[in-house]
Amino acid sequence: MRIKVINPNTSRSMTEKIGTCARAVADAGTEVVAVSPAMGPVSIESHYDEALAVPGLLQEIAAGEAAGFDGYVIACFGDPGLLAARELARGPVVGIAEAAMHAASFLARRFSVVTTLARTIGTAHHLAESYGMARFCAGIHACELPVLDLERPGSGARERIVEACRAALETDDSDVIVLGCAGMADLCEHVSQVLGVPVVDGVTAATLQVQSLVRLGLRTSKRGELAAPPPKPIVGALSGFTLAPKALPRAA
Ligand code: 5HY
Repeated sequence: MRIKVINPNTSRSMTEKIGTCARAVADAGTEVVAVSPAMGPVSIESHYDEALAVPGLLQEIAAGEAAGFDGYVIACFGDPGLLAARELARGPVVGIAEAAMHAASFLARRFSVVTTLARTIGTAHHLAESYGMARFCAGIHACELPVLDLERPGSGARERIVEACRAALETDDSDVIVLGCAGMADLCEHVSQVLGVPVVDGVTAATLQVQSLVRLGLRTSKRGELAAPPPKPIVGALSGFTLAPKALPRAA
């Protein structure tokens, strides 16, 4: 099978890291292709960033459909464009926040999320609510690191994240950590070893969730809400997203 892991921000080094982590857990028979859109914000840390990341994400879904991918991961903790992506895709589309929260809920009654900037905490709470995970989510915390600092040598990111996770466990009296950024995927094992609790990374959780769904022969339902969008003219700079009947938006 072929899974497309889409980092919706345009930082290629983060995309490479995400792809390495996803490939490390996928079966030998599962091809994982990690991509970033050709357009959009270099990191996603606000509602504005998130909105501007979605067109590029949808282009990558459309290109994946044309290329016959079996399923998709949206590798950003805000799960941007998730339902729109599901309208375009035949196979399963899983966001890393939903995958990580569900995985954590199998391991304990209370998990804490540690994300990047405090301004994104509200989005994570909204997602926990919408996924039915709020009763498991004991708290959501920020390490106050910009996303791109996760890639910056000398930023002290690893230490900052470990300490934020330690504090979250104490504050929330929780038992599991969910890493709230795709860019933290490579820190999962280290944080777990230092703190002695399960630490869930959404990139690997979502990759295996998509792999399992495809293995079970399960696809996105096209019966109702997530059926292909009704074609209509889309004008101006987004005109390339006009869906001809049964067609998909042109990739970049
Ligand atoms: C992410 N932003 O996973 C989110 C993290 C966040 O560019 N990749 C990003 O703070 O929501």
